[in-house]
Amino acid sequence: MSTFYVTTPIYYVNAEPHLGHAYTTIIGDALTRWHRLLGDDVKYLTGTDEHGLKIQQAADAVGKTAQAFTDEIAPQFAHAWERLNIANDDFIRTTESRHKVAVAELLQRCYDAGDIELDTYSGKYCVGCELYYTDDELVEVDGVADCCPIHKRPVETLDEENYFFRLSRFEDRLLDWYAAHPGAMKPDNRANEAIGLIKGGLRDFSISRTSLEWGIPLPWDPDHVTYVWFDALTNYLAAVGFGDPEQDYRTWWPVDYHLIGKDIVRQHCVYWPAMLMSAGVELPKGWGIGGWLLVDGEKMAKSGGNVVNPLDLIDTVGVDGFRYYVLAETPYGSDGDFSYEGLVAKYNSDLANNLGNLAARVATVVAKKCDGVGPAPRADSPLAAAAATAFEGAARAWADVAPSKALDATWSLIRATNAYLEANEPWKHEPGDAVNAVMGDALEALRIVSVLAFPAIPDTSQAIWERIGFTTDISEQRLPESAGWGGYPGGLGVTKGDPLFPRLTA
Ligand code: ME8
Repeated sequence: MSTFYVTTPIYYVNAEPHLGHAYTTIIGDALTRWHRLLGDDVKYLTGTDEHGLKIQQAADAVGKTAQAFTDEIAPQFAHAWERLNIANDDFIRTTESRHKVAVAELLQRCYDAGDIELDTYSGKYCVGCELYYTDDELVEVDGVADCCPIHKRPVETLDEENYFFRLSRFEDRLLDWYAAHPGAMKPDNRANEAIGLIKGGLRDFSISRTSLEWGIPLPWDPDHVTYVWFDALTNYLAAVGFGDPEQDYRTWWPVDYHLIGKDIVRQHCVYWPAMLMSAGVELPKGWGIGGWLLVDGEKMAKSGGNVVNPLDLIDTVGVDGFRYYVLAETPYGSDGDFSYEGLVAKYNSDLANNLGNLAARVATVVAKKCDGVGPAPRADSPLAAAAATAFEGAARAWADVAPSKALDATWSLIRATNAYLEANEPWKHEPGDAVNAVMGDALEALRIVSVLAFPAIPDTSQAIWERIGFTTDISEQRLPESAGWGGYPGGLGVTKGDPLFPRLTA
């Protein structure tokens, strides 16, 4: 059995979970559910990023200690992921001791390698990004100079004696590594941006602060606490036991995919691999770089006042309706524009009309013309080729971290089956072999659809599975076998049930 280890960013706990966080987390969930169907031994990790100035300030603002504040917000993320049916195997908090152990180990290795050195630094710092910016990266906002290009707020000037990670030494090594591993970063256009950052020249970055207490101390100089990104990135190793003499992190490492948004490419695709090279740890096998979900053309952010809470949306479209929209609407890597009207339109067309109608129609005709008992499919069904194409397309797309393509391939089988029913009109014919043959084919197609759609809409897939007569847990199906034509045995009781996706008006 091969292992498949996937991570999301660990989210800052200065705000509650929003649609943007849900976006990346749902993509990881669907991807890992697909790999569980393939029979892989999966570890899906998410968690929370709890140290640093930004969190300290958020705690101060509500009169709480940083620890008490993070203890309150972190469970809100865990709760949101439960509501959205996220099957993460682990949830890491950077305030846990397993994490602190791993950070100390990684820091010490980089220090021993001579890549961390003491220096003095004066620079313009954005607390929102926890990053220093150069003058030419700063922008003017409403006549105010020197603002962060992402948060659109003035940066602060900081003067500090810091330890520096000598990133500048890694330029050629990183370029060589990426040249030797084409396709490691997906999709290609985002990969090119990352390579551009390296080719643009790498500056050493500060990895410690003396002005801050809310963080992990450097093992060799405890007056300094670790810079939040050095701390945060290490979570991916901490969760698989790095630094713990009782565990071998290489059971899971190197990670298969770090899923991230395009806002944190520099840290994940430049800083992180350099840190790992310095520490003598293997580099990740892959990165999936998503675009932003925009609301009114702006990235969703607490400071932007345009935050959409995913839990409000599931009251209307259901958990699976929401998951489907997030996965299917926007090609991975591109920016998407969230709108409530868009959510409802996608729900009505793909879920209520295509999938919901197919399931209802099949059950209705089987009830009326087949005494409610599903007939077996024909070996030479005209739908068999459509099913094979759907599976191959979905498999290719999931392997490419392209959920919208995978679902489009899956939905091609739904469309083909609806067209097949319309061409044959079994509802107009007398019961008998001809009707049985068409309905057996349609049930088989629906069985395969429910397996292929499972990563995106797990509860709905299970419901269809049961309605066509299975009593097992659909998550136990294995690919590619379960996508092979002919798995529907016939002779099972088919039930209609309530509409899976009642039509909505916007
Ligand atoms: O950056 N559209 O945490 P964060 C799509 N703690 N995705 C979005 C989004 C949007 N509008 N807004 C956020 C941090 N995201 C660090 C990460 S990892 C070692 C440390 C998603 O809470 C996207 O995946 O700001 C983005 O990269 C991540 O949330 C940033 O979350």
